[in-house]
Amino acid sequence: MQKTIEKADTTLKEVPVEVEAPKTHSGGQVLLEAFLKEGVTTIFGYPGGAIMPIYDALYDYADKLQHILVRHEQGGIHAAQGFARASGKTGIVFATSGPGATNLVTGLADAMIDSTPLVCITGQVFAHLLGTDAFQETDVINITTPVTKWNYQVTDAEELPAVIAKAFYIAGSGRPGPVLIDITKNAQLQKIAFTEYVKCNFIRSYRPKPVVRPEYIAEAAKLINAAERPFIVFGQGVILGKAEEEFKVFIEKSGIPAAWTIMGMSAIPTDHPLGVGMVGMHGNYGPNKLTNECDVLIAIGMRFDDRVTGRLDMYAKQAKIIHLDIDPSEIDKNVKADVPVWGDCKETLPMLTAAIEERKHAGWHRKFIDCKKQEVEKVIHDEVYPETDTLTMGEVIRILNELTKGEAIIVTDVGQHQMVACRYAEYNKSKSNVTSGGLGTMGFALPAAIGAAYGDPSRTTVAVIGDGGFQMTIQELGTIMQFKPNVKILILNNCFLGMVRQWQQLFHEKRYSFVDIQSPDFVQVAKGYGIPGKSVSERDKLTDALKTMLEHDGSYLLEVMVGKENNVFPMVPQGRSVSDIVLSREEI
Ligand SMILES: Cc1ncc(C[n+]2csc(CCOP(=O)(O)OP(=O)(O)O)c2C)c(N)n1
Repeated sequence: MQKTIEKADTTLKEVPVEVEAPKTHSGGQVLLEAFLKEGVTTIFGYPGGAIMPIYDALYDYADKLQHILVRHEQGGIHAAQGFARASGKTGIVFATSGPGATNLVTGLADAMIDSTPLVCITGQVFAHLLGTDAFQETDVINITTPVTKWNYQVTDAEELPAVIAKAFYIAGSGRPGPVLIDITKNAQLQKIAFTEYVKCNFIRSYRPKPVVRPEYIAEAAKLINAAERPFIVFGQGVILGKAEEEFKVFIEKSGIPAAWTIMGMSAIPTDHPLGVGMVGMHGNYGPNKLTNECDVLIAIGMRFDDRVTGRLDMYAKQAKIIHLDIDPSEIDKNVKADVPVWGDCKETLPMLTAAIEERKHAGWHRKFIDCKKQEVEKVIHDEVYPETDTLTMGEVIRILNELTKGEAIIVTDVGQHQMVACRYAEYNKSKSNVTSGGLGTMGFALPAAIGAAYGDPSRTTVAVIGDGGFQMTIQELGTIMQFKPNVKILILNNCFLGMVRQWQQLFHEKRYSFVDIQSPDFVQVAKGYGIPGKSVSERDKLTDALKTMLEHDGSYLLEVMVGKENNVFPMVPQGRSVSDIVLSREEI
């Protein structure tokens, strides 16, 4: 029998074969690709062993990502804060493990309390070394947990794209804040298949923007419409919510006098007719005093800091309180709200504006004008037009206002000069006042001003700093020397740790305990860094000196010698009520 030969099946069959996607990117590269997708342009940082793979990747991104080598990680994070505050974007900082990471802690605490959006990247030792007390290992996650909005350690690069996307979303949404991502060295080196980066806009169990409840808006409007002496205190929430215009429309329709906290400053122009000044320990007389006379207090994007409230049990007790805030944990935290309006003020303010009647409150306004008159007579006039032999901080700020016409970004350090600058600086643009509000971090201003100059290069940045605070981060002059951001440094030198000295004088029988601080020749120091400068102590040279500083093409340091024992008034003495605010030493 003839055998039938079966024809061979020559058709190709699809056999499923697992083909591994090519591992194209290291963890470090993934991070930088993610940055580009998030619109990052500028990174402040300082390298070291545990972050070297990221820095190695950065070498190839030099044309797309600008890295500013600071002189200390604290400077790096304050610069990122200044960048964020002046630009409204998220600030970025890199640090290595161990001492690099711990040097970020002050800035994290500062950014946390002032709601500044940051993404901080720290290098970490190899994953297999975690917990072995390896060289430069610190438990950065535990150290930074209370001072970050979110932190996370990445030990496997596969996690990186999703984690970085989450980091940007959390840092910038809702109430912004600092996020820290700690990346082990193996994860930075590890190659993964990476094709696309997907931005994050949802996280289960995280609700950055609540759904606004109209019944609370209606209740708030009812109280406002019935009020005879309503008063607004607004904070940085207006700026962070990008709700400056909505806020302006609201106050203009309601006709309610509005005072700012130190962080809310510049959300409306300082000369707005409804703006009645700053609240707080060294704020203006009227808004502090009249807090205890209003019948409805509308708090907008502010958190009732103790510097604002003074003695809580005596704060606005007579008033109904309406509190608008995006963060539910702020409502009822310090001051119980009669009407809580949980929401983004960009949404809640227009709703409230629609529901209120147009009013003027002329009689009530007159009370603020009367208080202002008293403050001008007893404090402001002598502070800004002094007849003393020595210069005052107030007159320096007055002349600065005349020359900058409210257009500059003013970054302040902490102390008397900060309070004076915030009391007298005039602004006509939002995001003009960069200061360390909640933490009061000396050493903030010089690096934050560097960051602000990158955050908004179209404007002049002036750093107003005390002789004490300047010496805390003086090394950042090196950053200015190398990268040449345009920062005008204005040192108000009273040869003292002035604010502490003021308290020792007023409350410790003038026992000046270690507040007499010596300084180097600041002009010579700046010169050593290639930054020109000048020192003035005579009134007739002050305007020209300020002009020279402002007109100089590039950074410049101007030291102004001011009265050694000048004090900042008004003042709500600690432990007292806001209505106990005093205009002079004799009244304490
Ligand atoms: C890091 C830090 N340490 C200490 C303080 C406490 N403190 C607050 S104001 C101040 C004095 C500031 O002196 P200076 O920088 O010369 O500014 P001035 O008050 O004289 O304007 C001190 C020591 C602080 N706020 N921050």
